[in-house]
Amino acid sequence: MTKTITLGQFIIEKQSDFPYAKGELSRLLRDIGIAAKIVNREVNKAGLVDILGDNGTTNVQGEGQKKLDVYADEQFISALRSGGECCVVASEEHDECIFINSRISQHAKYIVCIDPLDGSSNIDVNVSVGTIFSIYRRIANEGPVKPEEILQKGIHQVAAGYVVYGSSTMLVYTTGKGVNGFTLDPSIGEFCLSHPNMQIPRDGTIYSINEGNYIKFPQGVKDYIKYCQVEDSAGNRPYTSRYIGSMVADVHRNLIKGGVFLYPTTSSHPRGKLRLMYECNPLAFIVEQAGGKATDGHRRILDIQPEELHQRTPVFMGSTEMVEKVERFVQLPAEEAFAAGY
Ligand code: P6P
Repeated sequence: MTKTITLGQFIIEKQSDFPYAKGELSRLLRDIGIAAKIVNREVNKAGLVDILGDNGTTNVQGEGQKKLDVYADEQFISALRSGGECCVVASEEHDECIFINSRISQHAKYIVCIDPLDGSSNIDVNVSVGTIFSIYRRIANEGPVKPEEILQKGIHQVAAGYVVYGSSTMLVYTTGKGVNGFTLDPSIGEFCLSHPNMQIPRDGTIYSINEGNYIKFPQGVKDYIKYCQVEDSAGNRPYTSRYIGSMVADVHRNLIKGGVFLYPTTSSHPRGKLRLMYECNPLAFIVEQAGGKATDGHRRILDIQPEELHQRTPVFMGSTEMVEKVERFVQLPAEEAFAAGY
């Protein structure tokens, strides 16, 4: 019988793993875990209460907000506000950053970027959704938080994680010392360590992309999709196509089974659709910490210098071998890529 290790116990045990180990980051991760349990409760019964459907408002992206989007946003912001460790929250659901100026947060050192409920278009049809969070430490030690403290490159994240509300609810996070997954045990209301030291397979046979956008993709991406569909048993092709339409669920599957997730530029999204600060950076940190790779086709996601809070980026992330193949198709003309046997 293996010993049950809860998220709280694990965070404390690993506290000495990262600098500033005065418990601040531990408390911040605890606060996020508590909010995740509250959101999970509502996600799991969404069909039974008046929390499905549209909220009748739109977010900064111009996307219709679901009632559960707004609920999740409120829960995470409330937990971060009352926890006292967070000084700024940047949420997908808000045009501007939320500065927390309460007495208990006056010495707070952490900035949290969050997508409170990613994949929300799937909520009403009972498909997995997720929460994605990214944590930075302030650059200055005191005084008002400056924009450059918020728009930090992904390489400066001190922690990142996601919650996937699926057949089970899991919280997966990293502080830069590997990736660990915790499954919520409803019988005790605790996230328990279930996937220690997660490592993504170096190669795989799953590609994850919305092929409905095929006609809008750059030629290199179209060529990679065709490459995936070629009959080549030695190369384990044709690959399997899997696309849930919820980034957390697609990336989580690939983290466990191997695979590559692609959201390229399209003619309707010339800078890509997915957001850098609270979707791509945190998931890229996790994928890299698990031994995978995450790029925009030319640059490492974590090296991109953010210019604005809600900026978008094309993203290819997952098993290193697969991501590197995508890069070659995206960077090389098709004939060279095919000729090179990629
Ligand atoms: P599309 C959900 O809205 C999301 O932000 C990601 O979770 C998901 O991967 C993507 O957008 C789906 O976008 O254009 O394929 O519906």
